[in-house]
Amino acid sequence: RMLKRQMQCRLDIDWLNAAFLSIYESLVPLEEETAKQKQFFMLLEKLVSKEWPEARLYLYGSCANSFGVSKSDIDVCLAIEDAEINKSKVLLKLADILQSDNFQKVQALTRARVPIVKLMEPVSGISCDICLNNVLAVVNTKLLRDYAQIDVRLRQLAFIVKHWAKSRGVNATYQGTLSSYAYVLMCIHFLQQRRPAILPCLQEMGKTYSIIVDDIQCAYFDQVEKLHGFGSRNKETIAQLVWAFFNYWAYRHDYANAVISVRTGSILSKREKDWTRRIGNDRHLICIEDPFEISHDLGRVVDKFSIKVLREEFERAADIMQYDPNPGVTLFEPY
Ligand code: 3AT
Ligand code: MG
Repeated sequence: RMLKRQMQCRLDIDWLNAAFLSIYESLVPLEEETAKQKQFFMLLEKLVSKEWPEARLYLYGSCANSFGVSKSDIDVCLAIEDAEINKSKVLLKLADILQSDNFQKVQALTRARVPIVKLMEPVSGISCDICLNNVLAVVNTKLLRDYAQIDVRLRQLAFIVKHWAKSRGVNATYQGTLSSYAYVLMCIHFLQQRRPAILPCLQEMGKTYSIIVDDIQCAYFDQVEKLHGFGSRNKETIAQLVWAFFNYWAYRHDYANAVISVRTGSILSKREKDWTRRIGNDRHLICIEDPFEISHDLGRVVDKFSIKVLREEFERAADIMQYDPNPGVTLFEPY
């Protein structure tokens, strides 16, 4: 009880909250930057429509889901409906077109798990990845953006968590740690679980948006302007939420049995998902269900070494939030 009171004291201190808010503000991209991205995107649209008049271009990922910090790369999806297309051929053709339009560092990575064309815009220095027909990513981008509009604390928490993850080197799926997308889902789930809840579960509400993509039905309540003030009965500040988030992942999450699920707004069991055994490279050491591709565990990239790294980082962060005199600095110290 003593400890709890101590903590309450610490977290009531306005300066800590102010420190986190100012970190958040410093990460939000300037309007100028967003405008440049738009311009760049429109230029791409023009080039693409010359070659493929039927195709559509979408922004997805952090430049469109409202969880993009300043100077992020931009993710673009080229959608071509023709079922007959040869993906590699299209990407090579696209790379050709971009190259002759003076984009720099154009590369077609046709053998990657998600094949893409990479490029850089020489004036602004914006880097961009273009993938083909990854429409599910466009739809999950919309879901994240819709959640972000309900309560500003989601965007604040996710910016702090992403910034922490990048500073501490635990935001790289190729190294067995988690993607930005996974961290944002962890934040949404966490805010759904607060009491009173700060976020609702949009997929459990009356569906106002529905689309079938790759045989998966994606449906949820998307009239989020009607949900303004949803979380206002909960008065927790961003400092309290950052503390509780890391505390949850350090000391409370049941790594052996639990699956976090934004889709249901609850915790599921590994047993009911049949995620109890290692199959191929999927180990399920930390389980985060994708909201639409529900057989996908976003934690599947985590291996027996990187789970240790991750959990130690969660513990470090939780301890800093509890005891460090200046968490706004120490939390983000480079590893
Ligand atoms: P950064 O700011 O670039 O770190 P981001 O939101 O752009 O964050 P990623 O670059 O990790 O995130 O991924 C780009 C988008 O691709 C985000 C999400 O819409 C989609 N995505 C990423 N990983 C997965 C996945 N495993 N399953 C489904 N969609 C994914
Ligand atoms: Mg990205």
